[in-house]
Amino acid sequence: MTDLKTGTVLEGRPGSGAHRVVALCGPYLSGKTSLLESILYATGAIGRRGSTRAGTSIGDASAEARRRGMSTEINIASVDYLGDQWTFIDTPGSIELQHDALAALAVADAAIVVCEPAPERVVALTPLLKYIEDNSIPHLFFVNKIDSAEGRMRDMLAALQSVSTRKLVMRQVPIRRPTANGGEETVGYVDLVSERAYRYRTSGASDLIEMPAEILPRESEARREMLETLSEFDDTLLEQLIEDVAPEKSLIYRDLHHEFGAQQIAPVLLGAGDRENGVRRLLKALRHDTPFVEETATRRDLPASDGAPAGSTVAECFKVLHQAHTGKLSICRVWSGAVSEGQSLGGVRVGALFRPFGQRLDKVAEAKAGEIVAFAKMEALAAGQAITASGIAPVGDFPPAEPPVYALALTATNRNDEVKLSGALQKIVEEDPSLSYEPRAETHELLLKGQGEMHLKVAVEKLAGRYNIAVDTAPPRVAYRETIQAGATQHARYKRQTGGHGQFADIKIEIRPLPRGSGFKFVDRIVGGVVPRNFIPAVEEGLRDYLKEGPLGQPVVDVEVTLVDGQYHSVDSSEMSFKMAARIAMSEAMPKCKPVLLEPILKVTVAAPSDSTSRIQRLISGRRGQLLGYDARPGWRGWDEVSALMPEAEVGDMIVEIRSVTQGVGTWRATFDHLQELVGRTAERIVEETKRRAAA
Ligand SMILES: Nc1nc2c(ncn2[C@@H]2O[C@H](COP(=O)(O)OP(=O)(O)O)[C@@H](O)[C@H]2O)c(=O)[nH]1
Ligand SMILES: [Mg+2]
Repeated sequence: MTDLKTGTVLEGRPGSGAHRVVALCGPYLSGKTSLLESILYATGAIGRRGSTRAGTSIGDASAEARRRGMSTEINIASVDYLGDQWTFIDTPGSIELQHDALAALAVADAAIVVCEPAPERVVALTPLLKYIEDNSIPHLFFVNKIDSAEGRMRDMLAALQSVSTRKLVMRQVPIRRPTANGGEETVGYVDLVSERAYRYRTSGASDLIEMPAEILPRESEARREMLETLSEFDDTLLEQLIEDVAPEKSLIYRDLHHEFGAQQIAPVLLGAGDRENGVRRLLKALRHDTPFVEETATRRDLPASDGAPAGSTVAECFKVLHQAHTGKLSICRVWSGAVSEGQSLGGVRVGALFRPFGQRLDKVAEAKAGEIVAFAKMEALAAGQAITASGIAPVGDFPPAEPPVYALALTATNRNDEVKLSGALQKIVEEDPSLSYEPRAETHELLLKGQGEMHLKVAVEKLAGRYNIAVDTAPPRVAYRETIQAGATQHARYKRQTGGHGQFADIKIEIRPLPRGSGFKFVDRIVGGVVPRNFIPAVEEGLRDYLKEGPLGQPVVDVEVTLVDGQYHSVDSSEMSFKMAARIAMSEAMPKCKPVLLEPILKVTVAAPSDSTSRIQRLISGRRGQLLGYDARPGWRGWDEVSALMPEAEVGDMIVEIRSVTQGVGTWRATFDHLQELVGRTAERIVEETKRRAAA
């Protein structure tokens, strides 16, 4: 916008060329990627509108996304709209890929929460809304697929309000018409501020029509509700309503703008993203109400304001990509100043810069405040870090990686790929910090951990597709232990005569069980030097060696062994022979000590919407769980936490069932609690499996 008095262009005003960022988020299949496509088309950024169904959209062009017909990563595209620059970040809707969505939200000036007109499904929005509301991110709801809406908008609004702490403001009412088959369809809308009616077209901008008479009662009621909500935060408007004065449109627009930016309200708009219905209305609302980059930087208290000179460069990386032809890309938002190729930032030289547009990367020489830009080959810069003149530092409020809820054991199908595998995993984890991998010494496995079955499958597909590494996957093994239920006394002698020196050691030990959690205890009760001092550590070593794998094939715990007597030979005895004697004694005695399997029991907390609490409880009981109780989940309206003790063996794939009874949003976490004796058929099966594996 130009200042009328001075003729100068004001930054941070619609039409000033400023660069704003909007994240598209919401549940899987709500139509975000289709909406992005329509936005690109409506603003002239693309010449024809592709579709996600046909695999021709700008978004979802990666192999993994095309295969599933769903977004598996963010899609970024920038457009020019009425003199401003906009970058839209389309995010995956699946809860398993939510980290990408939160990272995009973190750097956005505003968010469009896309949802379907289905009141029973709004609960799927809660994890996302929790992040948006906790971080005061200005957001509006876009009730999509209005073409297929069946129920009343009023019920949808009530459902949305039940999961939102912000006051919702309907900006439009649908115009509906009976259909031939006795139903109803939405054919247009009335804008509640301008009080103009529009008829949707299958493509392109809607037509302005005369207000249908039959909609007037509904329209005036909805408008009154909108004004009443706005007046809760504006006394001027409140007075006008009380005195029955019709408020100026400019006042309504001002209130909408302020209350949106201040996160007092969340507007609700309607449309059908895959046919451009309501898309221009949405763009206009964004144009007027989306905060500018400085306002967002202030809201987030970013380092720009941290004593650095005004206008100096601050860019925050929110996503890393590794691409075959460009190498590492650190995708950043520039919060202040500008970055240009060749510039030195904190001692690091800025290399090539790219502006992403779907899969395409457009090389740019410079990026200004507000823009999204990818830095090429900036090895040190990871998601959640800001780069400034003084170097690279973490950004405090960047969303942390979610703890894993599902794991798989990986092995390279071709053994020669093992080194390549860990290199590729490192890159994949850098792209998505909600994935992790670790070697697990106890079971000799390489574990890949993440947010669910699909999340890990996508990672495995990336290994194959992008890094050419085939892997086999299996459920991780449970780290069982064993102990004994009875004691024994054992004598053992190790004697060999081979050529020159012989081997001789003789010991007597007493074995007894210890309480859970005691571990292994060695007691030395040798008197009179019947076993010389210097050989006693060798006896202990032999015992410990044996305990790595007891009679049931598992590491032995909670056992005390006392060395009570022994004999030695002045020439033939050695550390080696005492170690051997200890092993022999244990091998003889332990099977007689009533060995028993121990299984790890976890303290598990399942978090889920309250209406699924009883199903969660049944699920836990059905998996040998012992319910401890339930409570409201702190900070989550309408959610409960159920706590229980559960065997580790039962929780491996529990997330799949939790998700299926909670519309995909439930989650769990656990900590090790104790080891518990396991007997009967299950125990026998485990012992057999262990033996079979050892023999293989
Ligand atoms: N009827 C109808 N279908 C839509 C609309 N928008 C998207 N879809 C369909 O919904 C499905 C999911 O769309 P997509 O954009 O991939 O959803 P996303 O998972 O939120 O990105 C696709 O089959 C779309 O064609 C809409 O406004 N109306
Ligand atoms: Mg999508």
